[in-house]
Amino acid sequence: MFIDSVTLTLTAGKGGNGVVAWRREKYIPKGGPTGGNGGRGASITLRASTQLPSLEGMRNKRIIKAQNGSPGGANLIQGKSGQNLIISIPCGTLVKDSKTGEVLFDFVDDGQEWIVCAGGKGGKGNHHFKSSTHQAPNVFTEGTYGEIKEIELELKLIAHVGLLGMPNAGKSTLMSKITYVAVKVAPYPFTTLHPNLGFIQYRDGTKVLVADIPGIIENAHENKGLGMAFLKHIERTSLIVYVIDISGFEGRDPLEDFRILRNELKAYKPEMLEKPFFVVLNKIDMEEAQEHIERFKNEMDVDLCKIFEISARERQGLEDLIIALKDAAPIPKAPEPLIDAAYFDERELILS
Ligand SMILES: Nc1nc2c(ncn2[C@@H]2O[C@H](COP(=O)(O)OP(=O)(O)OP(=O)(O)O)[C@@H](O)[C@H]2O)c(=O)[nH]1
Ligand SMILES: [Mg+2]
Repeated sequence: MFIDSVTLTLTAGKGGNGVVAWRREKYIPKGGPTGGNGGRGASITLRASTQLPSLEGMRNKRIIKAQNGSPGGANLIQGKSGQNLIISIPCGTLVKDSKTGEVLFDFVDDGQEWIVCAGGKGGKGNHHFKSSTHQAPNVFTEGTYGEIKEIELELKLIAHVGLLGMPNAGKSTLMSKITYVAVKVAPYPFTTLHPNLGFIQYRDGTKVLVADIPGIIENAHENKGLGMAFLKHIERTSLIVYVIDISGFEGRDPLEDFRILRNELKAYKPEMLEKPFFVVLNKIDMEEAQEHIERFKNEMDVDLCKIFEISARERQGLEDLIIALKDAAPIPKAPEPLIDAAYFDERELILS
């Protein structure tokens, strides 16, 4: 699970003022009140979508304002209401009051909506105040202000696919060739110290979230290397992809690497072994790879598990893997495009 968060200041639109106006017609010396009411201020609604992988698109939208209502007009003209703003956020986003930390809303399902800031009410024009005893009211009311909230959006992302491998097996290289970055993390030059999350974007709109975690070594469950804490990030994935360096670099035995990874997973949580998995034999561009591939396949029950031979660095064999990942991690298809404020230009967002 990955936590991603942004803080936003949201301001709903102010209602338009009512106006004072009088009927002016030839031969009607004392016209009655015709001042119309102001329009409603626009509200701001949050809507959950499974198609947004992260809060990345929100990062530059710290302040979001919705449109104000227009004032009323003479001849009973009602002011125009502001256009309500809908902001799409990923499913799994928790909305908190950024000052108190109080949880305001928890978005779980696709399409779920919540009006986070209600727009102001329109004011009344003088026509509204006309009565039998008060024929010529010279009064109006102002529109009320829209709600203002400072909220924190916190997303707990659950990847569909987790990459598991020894240090240097090429997990991060594979990630970089097949995914877009979903959560930015500081780049570390030698080894992955933090989990990375990316998504594979398919032409039909499907996105598959992939987690790359730091390398696991033998006895990681006894806190060797970086330990096993990172395994919690792939605990809820629907598929585990073992990335094995098949070049036998530095005298390593790829089969042994695979067994170690399985053992470490078992030591962490035995039920993790029950999860569906793929085996990716990486670095087939290396000369030594061929004999190891033969051996690996002979020893493994190839019918029982899917084995892919790739070179992440040289982009070989990636297509089959990408296609298989989509089938193994089924995700709902993309809904109709949303009115997606989060992806509008900043200037368009400040509509008042
Ligand atoms: N020859 C060859 N080298 C590769 C291939 N893929 C990755 N490498 C190299 O292997 C080294 C390790 O790659 P990384 O992607 O950082 O490996 P990692 O599994 O993320 O490593 P950790 O983050 O330390 O666990 C780098 O020098 C890569 O250039 C490949 O397909 N062929
Ligand atoms: Mg890495």
